[in-house]
Amino acid sequence: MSNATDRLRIAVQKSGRLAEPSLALLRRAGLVFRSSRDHLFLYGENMPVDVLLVRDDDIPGLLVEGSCELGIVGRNVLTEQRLAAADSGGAAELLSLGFGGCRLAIAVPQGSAIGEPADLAGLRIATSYPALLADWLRENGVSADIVVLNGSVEIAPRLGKADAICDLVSTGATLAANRLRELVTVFESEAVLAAAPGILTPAKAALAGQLAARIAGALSGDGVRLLMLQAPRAMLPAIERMLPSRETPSVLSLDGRPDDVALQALCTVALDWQHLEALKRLGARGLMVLHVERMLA
Ligand code: PRT
Ligand code: ZN
Repeated sequence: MSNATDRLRIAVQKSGRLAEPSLALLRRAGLVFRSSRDHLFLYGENMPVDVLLVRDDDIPGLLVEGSCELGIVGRNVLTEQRLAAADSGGAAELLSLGFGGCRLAIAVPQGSAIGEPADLAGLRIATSYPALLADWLRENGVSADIVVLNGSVEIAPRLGKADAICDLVSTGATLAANRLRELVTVFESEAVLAAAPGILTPAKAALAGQLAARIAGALSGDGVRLLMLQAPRAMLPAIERMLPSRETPSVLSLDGRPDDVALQALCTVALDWQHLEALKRLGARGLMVLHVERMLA
């Protein structure tokens, strides 16, 4: 079922770790949605963009078959399916989205003698990510047996089904609760914006490009602050040296006050009270630090 309508479709996880942050990001990109009665579909009210709510594992396939043009999915799922399909025509990663961060790691029972990856030779490793694991084993010259499990991977060693596991880890609490010790990271992941491999109509390509640019713009404001102040013109060099600026600050003249200037600077590091007090000691006044909601270069 390829998407022959004029509306762009974006696939998002229906429920789970990525569901809420994905929709929140689309809202920050300016989309307004109305939910369908079956809650499987969100109709875009202010742009010709609809959201399909699906299982995360289905997203790469929906992109490859052309049912959706964009998707938000973990890089782990996207790459696993691309490696498993063994073709280069899979969905492409457009942007890292800064949430859903985790790592695919090999872990062994706490009491095990396995101390380094080479010790895994000839052992059984349980995982739901056989293609990513096989790729890592091949690159690292380790020959081990992969046991594919679709869930509860962390209990496989206790059940005697495997000697080690290869699973997603974020805090490490699940490994600790199952008396497992992390050995090595196989793959770093986070949520990504992915695109269908096929050629889009010009209208859809323009819409996808616009949406990707808006998402990038919403993300680029994360952690960025706008500092505003006024200061004696003579103190400008000293003040500029103190700024953790991301680019050259804008300096504006003030009507009727030739000896003073207003300054605006985008800063990527936190501006704490000490920073502001030091600027004030240099003569700055009316200091303000503002959150940046979105940016368009
Ligand atoms: O129903 P559906 O198939 O859509 O959901 P799902 O159950 O397959 O996915 P979900 O919601 O669990 O995860 C979706 C995506 O979130 C994953 O594909 C990853 O990209 C990302 N993600 C980030 C994680 C984690 N962190 C994570 N910690 N996915 C799973 N986990 C699991 C991990 O497998 C382990 O069981 O959480 C447990 C470990 O967590 P810690 O904090 O104890 O280390
Ligand atoms: Zn899933």
